[in-house]
Amino acid sequence: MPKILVTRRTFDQAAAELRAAADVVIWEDADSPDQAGLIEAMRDVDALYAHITNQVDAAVMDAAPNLKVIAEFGVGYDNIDEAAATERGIAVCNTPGVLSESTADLAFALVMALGRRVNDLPGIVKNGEWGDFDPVGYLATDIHHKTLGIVGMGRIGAEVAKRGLGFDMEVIYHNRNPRNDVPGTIYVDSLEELLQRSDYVSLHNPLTPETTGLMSTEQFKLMKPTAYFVNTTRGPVVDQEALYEALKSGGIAGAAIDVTVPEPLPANHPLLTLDNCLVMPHVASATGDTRLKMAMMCVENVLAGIKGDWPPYCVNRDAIEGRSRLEGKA
Ligand code: 8YV
Repeated sequence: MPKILVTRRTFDQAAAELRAAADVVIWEDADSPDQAGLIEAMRDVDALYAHITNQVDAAVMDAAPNLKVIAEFGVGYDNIDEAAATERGIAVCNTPGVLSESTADLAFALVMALGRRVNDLPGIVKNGEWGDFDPVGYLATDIHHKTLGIVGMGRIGAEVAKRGLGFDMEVIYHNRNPRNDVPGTIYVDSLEELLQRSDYVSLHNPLTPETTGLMSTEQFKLMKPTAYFVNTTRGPVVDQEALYEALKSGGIAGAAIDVTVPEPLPANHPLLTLDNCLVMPHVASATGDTRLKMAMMCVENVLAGIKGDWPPYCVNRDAIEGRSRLEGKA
């Protein structure tokens, strides 16, 4: 029987489908395995069903000489050393598409929460500080007719754009290439211009060496002091100290982030002392429907891999064709 390692608990349906085809080890502990624990657990594994908390590096791969497939639960797979997997002929897979709308829903919810002060005004009520009616008190920022700047116009960025357009926003975006399949959006060819023009900036580019630290002191300085910043992609795309300074000094009006460095963010982190910063616990894809779909995509990837077939959502197929561990194993 092939062996599958699943590094976090999963849905019953996903576990049942895996168990019907293989020996399955599910890491049920409250915390993810540390690196030594992961390496130990990899022994004799044919397929790894991985999560963001696993650093799947060469040592992890080499602990399982029969490893054919690594299926990431998520669209971002920056925690996997793709080059090392490719070198070894191991298929790397992810769960694209299925979480774009849920992620965009959260990004847009954060835009609206910041703009309309859903993040801070309820605290005033709770603390008994709700004073007499004040025509110029508790003022917020409109969503409609404001400019939403999207950085990274992939599947998720495009869904955020649709939401912005639905709320009558001006939607501008910066991307490697212009896209003409999201009508009504405006391409700007420099990040600087996007930051200067936007009332709301939302990040949607994957974490790569090029995007690491993309938003730092210089970039936050380009934003309007009235502008809001949203990050639902990956923590390291933002220089968190620069974000803290921008928020603290009034360089920008507020931020809402679903991703941080580290994750979980310690409760005593300086960002959590700020009233104009809203931090979510990395939940953009976390609806029951979407997470189940993601799990079932991982199952499809893993089951194909252990049979020696190409997994349907393989990201390095072109790169490993010819040396893949899948070929000839069916
Ligand atoms: C995942 C995500 O839930 O898909 C992604 O890239 O950030 C989330 O949707 C997260 O990676 C947990 O595995």
